[in-house]
Amino acid sequence: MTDWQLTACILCSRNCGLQVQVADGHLTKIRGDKNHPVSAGYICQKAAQLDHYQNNADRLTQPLKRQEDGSYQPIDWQIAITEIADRLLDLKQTYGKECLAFYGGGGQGNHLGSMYSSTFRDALEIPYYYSALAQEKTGDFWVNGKLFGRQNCHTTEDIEQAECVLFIGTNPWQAHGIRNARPTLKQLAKDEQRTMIVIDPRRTKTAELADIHLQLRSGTDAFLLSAMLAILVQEGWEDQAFLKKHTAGFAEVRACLQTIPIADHIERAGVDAEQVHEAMRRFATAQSATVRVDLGLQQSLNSTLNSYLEKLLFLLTGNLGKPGGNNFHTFFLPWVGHSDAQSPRKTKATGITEIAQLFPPNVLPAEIESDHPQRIRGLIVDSANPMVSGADTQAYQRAFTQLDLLVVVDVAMTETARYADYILPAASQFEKWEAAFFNLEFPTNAFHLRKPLFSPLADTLPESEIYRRLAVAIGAIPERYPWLERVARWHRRWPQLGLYRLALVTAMTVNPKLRHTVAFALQGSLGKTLPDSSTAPFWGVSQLYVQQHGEAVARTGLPGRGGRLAEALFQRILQGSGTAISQHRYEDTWSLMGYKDQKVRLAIPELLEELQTLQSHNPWPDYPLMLIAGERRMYNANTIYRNPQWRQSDAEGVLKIHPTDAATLELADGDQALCESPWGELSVQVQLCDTLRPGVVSLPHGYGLDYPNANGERIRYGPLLNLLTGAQHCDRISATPFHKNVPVRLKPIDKT
Ligand SMILES: Nc1nc2c(c(=O)[nH]1)N[C@H]1C(S)=C(S)[C@@H](COP(=O)(O)OP(=O)(O)OC[C@H]3O[C@@H](n4cnc5c(=O)[nH]c(N)nc54)[C@H](O)[C@@H]3O)O[C@H]1N2
Ligand SMILES: Nc1nc2c(c(=O)[nH]1)N[C@H]1C(S)=C(S)[C@@H](COP(=O)(O)OP(=O)(O)OC[C@H]3O[C@@H](n4cnc5c(=O)[nH]c(N)nc54)[C@H](O)[C@@H]3O)O[C@H]1N2
Ligand code: SF4
Ligand SMILES: [Mo]
Repeated sequence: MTDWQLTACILCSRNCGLQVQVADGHLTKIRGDKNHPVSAGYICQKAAQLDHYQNNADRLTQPLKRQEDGSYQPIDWQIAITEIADRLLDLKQTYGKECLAFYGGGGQGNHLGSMYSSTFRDALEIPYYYSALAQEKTGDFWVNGKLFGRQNCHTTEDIEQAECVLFIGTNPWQAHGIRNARPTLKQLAKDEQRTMIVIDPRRTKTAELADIHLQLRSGTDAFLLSAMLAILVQEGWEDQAFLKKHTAGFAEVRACLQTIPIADHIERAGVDAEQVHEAMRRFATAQSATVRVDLGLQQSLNSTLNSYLEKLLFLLTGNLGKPGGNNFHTFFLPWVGHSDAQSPRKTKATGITEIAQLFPPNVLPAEIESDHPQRIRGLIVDSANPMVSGADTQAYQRAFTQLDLLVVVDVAMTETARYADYILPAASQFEKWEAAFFNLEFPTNAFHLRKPLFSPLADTLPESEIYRRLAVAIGAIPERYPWLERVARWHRRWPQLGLYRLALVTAMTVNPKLRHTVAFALQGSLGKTLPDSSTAPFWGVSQLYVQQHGEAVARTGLPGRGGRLAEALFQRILQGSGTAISQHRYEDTWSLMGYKDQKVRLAIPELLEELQTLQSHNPWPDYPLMLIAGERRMYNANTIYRNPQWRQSDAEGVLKIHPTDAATLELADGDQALCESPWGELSVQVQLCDTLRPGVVSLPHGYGLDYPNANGERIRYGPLLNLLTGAQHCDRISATPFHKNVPVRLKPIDKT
């Protein structure tokens, strides 16, 4: 009989706990893990296909080096590492560190390696860190910085307990993003005491379950949300007591909101005024209310302003820091940073300021193609496929051929890897110890360190080892840490003495450089005493987490205090199942805020100003339709599954269009059409769909990958939709793309 083993799904930020059976290198049975502290047995239809990730024709098995003729030849690991290190050092010496950039470092489920890649990045002083997060969430982070004092003061939604839930630009039925989405949504819909409101130009399954669906015109969220806020102050529905106790700046916000022409804004959004009023009334008068947003708000026109308005909704109604509201959560490992407003870094060519220590993929091609003397010349891409997922594929194609050095670390031969000088094959997420750092729960936060299910495939290595070797090769760390290693062995025998902690602190005092490479020091010393050395940094992470949130950790039932409590936490994590790491109280939310006086700064002058000059003119009158470039559907999962056979429907990745628009264009179900935007064109198959608002069309995210067919020829499956998106069609503050509102026109392709 085969045993069930524990792991987690790696396809979205929920990382549902799984029980799996394996045989002959395959995942043969997959089910939800009922004992997982967060997902409690829940999974969606995508998880069942995980063997397509583990086993597919594109899996990389050995390091590859690009030859002069463009082909790839295998190269020995150590030679590859030495050559890459030499070329990186050479670029740094010739052009300065500014010519180096790093992209990715962790996808939906593989963040353990980022502890090592980020340490390597710091050791080499790579200043630019580009991330997919900066094509969705940095506007949100920027607003958090202003409102709460730090860009990583991130809120979560207490959906299960909220009396009223407002979903804006998100479809959790398909995309998840909230705990156990489908049962949670059904329960919310069923309960007559509770209200569910959805703002989305499509009647999604989530919207169908809602009490109120505001099916707004694409890209008009700023009009609708500001009208809602203006109604709120007009009716006096704000929570005066909360505003007085916890905020500053309400007078300025109110003054601005009083100037909003409510009727005009509602008309521009194209929704029913009474419904808007009713939605606002229900939200404002509920005992508790929470707002959940995602890409429909963050990747649409006025993105950063939208993030501000959405937060004002829960702030003005007093729904921060209480059951059923929005609450700050802790990060086990703080992967969202804060960029100090005094000295933030800027990109050279486009002058974009970092947010949360991240740079946006929308500007990367321009930074490479620029003639600035310190243009980007050397790039490492890890766990990302920007050639498919970045805005403006053509720009990426052009730019990546102009790099002096491109290194790609991935498990698969991707569209991006095909531009690389060196391709370094990583062991898959089921072949190494792994973890996701999407620990965004409140009040109980959880973490799941996963054990490997298989041995690493062929000549692949985990990222922890790839970056260790690179760090040794650039001379940043020693091959071994003999002294610390010895103390680590004593520590294993007598953990209660705290010797290792003392030794590490002493070592860092004697050699301050060690602070910057401490992940490698832990790996090379304490790691030697553990089942797998890559997990050693979690010892340090546990120490820091306990230092900051000791009481909350102790409430999970772990013994001891200080170093011993941290030790107990670390030991519990090492067991390899999902586990609670902290149990907070709602009032803790205030101590998690950045401003020391714990008062929210409600007024953000530059956004209030933007609000007063809002315009809805379309600069592209020749492109009358608005394309949602990147809908989450049943069968897309970013670019993680490469084999198109995983899809049990929608193999084409159809363009959905409302029947009235289709009739005008003389398009019928199944017809091919040319979809043109100001930036590119794409041939698509259309499908009539009356759940869209007329004027809006929709294509799925994550299609357009090349995969070999039965004859070994590479075929592109489905629309490569970033051929249609433009790098500059993005937010002025965060440069997050307006993927949800891409102007397009459609032409039938002659069937003859
Ligand atoms: N099935 C599946 N699930 C996924 C993923 C996947 O690839 N496939 N990817 C994961 C990732 S990385 C992410 S970030 C999340 C994203 O999760 P979501 O953001 O929830 O998913 P989307 O479908 O991209 O967009 C959400 C909704 O925004 C709506 N929308 C479009 N334009 C507008 C607009 O102008 N205003 C408003 N208010 N709404 C608009 C769309 O109709 C859509 O229903 O999903 C995650 N989950
Ligand atoms: N037009 C449009 N574009 C979009 C979006 C949209 O809605 N519309 N959505 C955007 C969003 S929200 C996101 S998050 C991005 C996602 O796009 P990307 O940031 O490119 O991430 P993924 O598609 O998840 O690609 C993950 C990569 O990691 C590799 N990988 C998997 N496991 C491992 C591992 O263990 N180690 C290593 N080294 N690699 C591994 C996979 O093979 C794959 O190549 O796309 C963005 N692009
Ligand atoms: S795709 Fe997301 S919601 Fe579905 S099983 Fe995987 S982690 Fe859970
Ligand atoms: Mo995402």
